[in-house]
Amino acid sequence: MAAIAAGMAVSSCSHRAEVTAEYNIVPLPVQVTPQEGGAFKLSDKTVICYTPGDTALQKNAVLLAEYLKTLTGSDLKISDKIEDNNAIVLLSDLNSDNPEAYTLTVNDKLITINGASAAGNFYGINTLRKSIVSAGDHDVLFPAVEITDEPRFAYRGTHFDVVRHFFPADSVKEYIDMIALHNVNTLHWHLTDDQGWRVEIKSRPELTTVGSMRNGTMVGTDFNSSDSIPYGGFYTQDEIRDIVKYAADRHINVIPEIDLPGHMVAALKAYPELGCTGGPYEVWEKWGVSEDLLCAGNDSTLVFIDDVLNEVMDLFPYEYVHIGGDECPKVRWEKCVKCQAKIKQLGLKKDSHSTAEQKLQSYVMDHASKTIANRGRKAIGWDEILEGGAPESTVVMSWRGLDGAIEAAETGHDAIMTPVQYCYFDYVQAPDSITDETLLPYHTYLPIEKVYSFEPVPESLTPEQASHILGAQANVWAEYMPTMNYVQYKVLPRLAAMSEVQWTDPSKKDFNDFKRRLGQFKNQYDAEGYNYAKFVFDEEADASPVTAVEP
Ligand code: TNX
Repeated sequence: MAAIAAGMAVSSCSHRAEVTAEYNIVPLPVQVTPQEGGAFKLSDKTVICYTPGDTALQKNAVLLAEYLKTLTGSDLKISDKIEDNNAIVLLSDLNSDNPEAYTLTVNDKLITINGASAAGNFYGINTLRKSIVSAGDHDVLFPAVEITDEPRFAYRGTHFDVVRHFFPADSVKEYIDMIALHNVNTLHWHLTDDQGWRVEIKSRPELTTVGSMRNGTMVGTDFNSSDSIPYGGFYTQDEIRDIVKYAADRHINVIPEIDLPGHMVAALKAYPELGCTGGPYEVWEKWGVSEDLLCAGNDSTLVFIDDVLNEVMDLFPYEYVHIGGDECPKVRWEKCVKCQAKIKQLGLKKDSHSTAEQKLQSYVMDHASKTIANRGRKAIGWDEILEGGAPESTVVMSWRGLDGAIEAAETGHDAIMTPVQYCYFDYVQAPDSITDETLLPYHTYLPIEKVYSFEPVPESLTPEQASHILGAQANVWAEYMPTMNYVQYKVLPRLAAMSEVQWTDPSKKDFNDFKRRLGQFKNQYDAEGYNYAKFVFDEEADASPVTAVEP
């Protein structure tokens, strides 16, 4: 009996259900060429191996094992001995000009993923996992194939506002995993704003002890209301370092944003002497744009900026630091004695391009950019930084349309495309009747079709100017996203469309084909337990207007 029972166990094990992989993935690879010969069978005996001594590939191997465990139920062994049978081999010695390129080769004995770097290798891993059509306890047959792939843009961003609503460290990691699935390589982390200061700065402790909490939050769309429930949170420096490392392991660089000189009311609550009126200030309970900014005529403001940016640069090793620059009404500066004295002292004069106060903003942004450049880093600013003349070598993030990026590229600045009409995932994605998404006065309809249609390189640019467009980014402003579940709903599957904008050559883009592949991709969302906009996959929703309402 015992022998029969054991035999049955073996035979049921060897007859584990089987699914066949399909290389129908998002974002669409450069080339997928089916090969002659048998398929590779991934079972629980398959080994993941990597180049001995390569710690970056070892980390990739650990991630691949996690992904495959989720999708197949198998716990694969990881080895630094390169096998020649029943193995997934991870290498990073592909010869390519594009450091994120990879090849994925499948034959009946091996799956080989060769990256031009560990990052390239990771995108090959993503392709492998996305080709598994469903999650379950099963073996997977991978048809023989040769995939050659590389991204179109070097900058593939997703932004996250953790101020209007706060998301603890574990949720940020979850967010990082979600964007990593979409081959995103940059997290733009919006850490400070009027409604809270979210990063611990040891030299200015009150930024978080005082500035991280607000006394309440406006209710719905009523700007005069407050729920009077204290709300806040911040990341300790240890948490920040841990998140930066977590992102790096997934080949994601983190760009912190310290929004200057506006969107600073939380900092002014902590240090009112840095404002033009001296306060008192309260951390904002509503959304929108405050007239209170840092006082540009006060030299201690520049010391404050330097102290904060230097600590931030200690925490975030990536080349870029975002210094904001958006939405700075100049009413306080126009009336402030110190700001006006500074304008006089600097000899700033209104001309056809800018007001004296806009030039004063350039003076502050220029100072911040130099602090960053002094440490060999580069500053990024929202497109308003062009108004008073953008500091040299500053990257422009174009959000109020395409014009900021065009002007930037024409004047020799690098630019990142994130225009509201294609890239704002706080905007409504569902036709009105389907969900209860909050429609704010500034929100418009941004369906997935419109995201997909985005072309980040404007036709008017010369090839030289076009080379200044580093890439594109989706922005996730969290005024109306109180929970991670809702964040996922707003981001998915629009980020899949954005990932194809960021990765795939425009000549290969086709919305209907994307939609077909998205049907397979959503199984990854299901496997991870993500909440996503399911109406996108519903026949009726398919008939929704494809032409978006223009803002
Ligand atoms: C504009 S985009 C803002 C944010 C808001 C967002 C809402 C930008 C540079 N500023 O402060 O959250 O609109 O869509």
